[in-house]
This record gives sequence, structure tokens and C-alpha cells, in this order.
Amino acid sequence: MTMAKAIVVLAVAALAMHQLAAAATDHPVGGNGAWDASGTSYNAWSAKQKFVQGDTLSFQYGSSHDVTEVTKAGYDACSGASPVKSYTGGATTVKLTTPGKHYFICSVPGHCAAGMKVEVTVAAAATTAPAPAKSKPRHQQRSVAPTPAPVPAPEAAPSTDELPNVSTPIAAPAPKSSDAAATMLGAKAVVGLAVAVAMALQLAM
Ligand SMILES: [Cu+2]
Repeated sequence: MTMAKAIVVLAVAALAMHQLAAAATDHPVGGNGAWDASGTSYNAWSAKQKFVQGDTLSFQYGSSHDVTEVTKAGYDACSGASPVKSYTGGATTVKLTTPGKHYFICSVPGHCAAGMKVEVTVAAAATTAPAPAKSKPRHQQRSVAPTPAPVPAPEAAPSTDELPNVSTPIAAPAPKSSDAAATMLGAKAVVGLAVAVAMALQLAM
């Protein structure tokens, strides 16, 4: 039981850390952060990224370049004449605070046309996911019922919606049977609880 408890605690901690990390992913521009006119297709890269509100986009560049956030019009015209915001200094990290499209160019004449331009589409933080995951934990929890220790299952199921109760159901399933059965239950509880915690965390954000 202590073993199963420890596993749950670890799983929850790991998930919490994963969620926190996912809440603010840094995206080095082009994949390695190099912002230059060497012909990198920044848009080919950005199209494969998943930018979420709160993420950051980072640029590393030489003194002959800059990072200029522009409107779509400025982007299309490769013009930094009316910047949304300008950055210089060689190392810039832009926080993507609002969902939607964001456009960045280098405003040095000719550089945008040479490829120093990127558009990113930022997804709203709240709309990122949970819907399909919801059905999984229920099935996982139900499958616990037919196994040797039927008592704890009904108690574990309702608590999946409440984060504060995460630790309570673990005390119940203490099956007096074998360690193997306990491990099986523990493993299933971990899956259910882990998903429940993940969902709770996502809802909390
Ligand atoms: Cu430049």
C-alpha cells in the first residue's frame, strides 16, 4: 500500500510538473533560436509548432539584426515602419500573451525579404484540450470494479473530479490480498488519478 501510495504521489508530482512546464514553453525561433538571414524558413518551422498563450518565442541574433513585432500589414509589406514593438540587443524572448496571430520581422532593410520573418499562431490557454481525455479515466476506473477488491472502486470513481481528495481514495483500496493485486489496483488508480489531476490542473488554468 505504501508502495502504491508512493507511486500515486510520484505520478501526481510528475504530472503537475509537466503541466507547469507546458504552461510556458519556450520556442527558440527556427528550432535553435538563430535569427539571421541565412535562408532558414522560419514559417516552415512555426507551422509545426504548437504555441499556447503564455509561451515564449526566443531569438538570438547578431548586432546587425533586430526583432520587430509588426501587424499583418507590416509583415506582408516587410515594413517595420509602424512596429507593434521593437527589440534589440542580441537576445530577445517575447512572451506570447494574447491568442491569435503574431508577426515578427527583422526591420533592417532587405532582411525581412531575405527571410527574416515569421508568423506564429497562438492558441488560447483555456481551449487547449481536455474534452477527449474525459472519457478515459471513467473507463479505467470502472475496470477496477471486477477485480478482487470491489469495495474501493466506487469510492475512487466519484473523487476523480475533486483535486483536494486525490490522496484520500488511496487509503481505502488497501486489499488484504496479494501484493500483485495491490500493485494492479495501484497502477489503475494511478492512471485514473493522474488523468483526473491533469484535468483539474488544466481546468484551474
Ligand atoms: Cu536582420
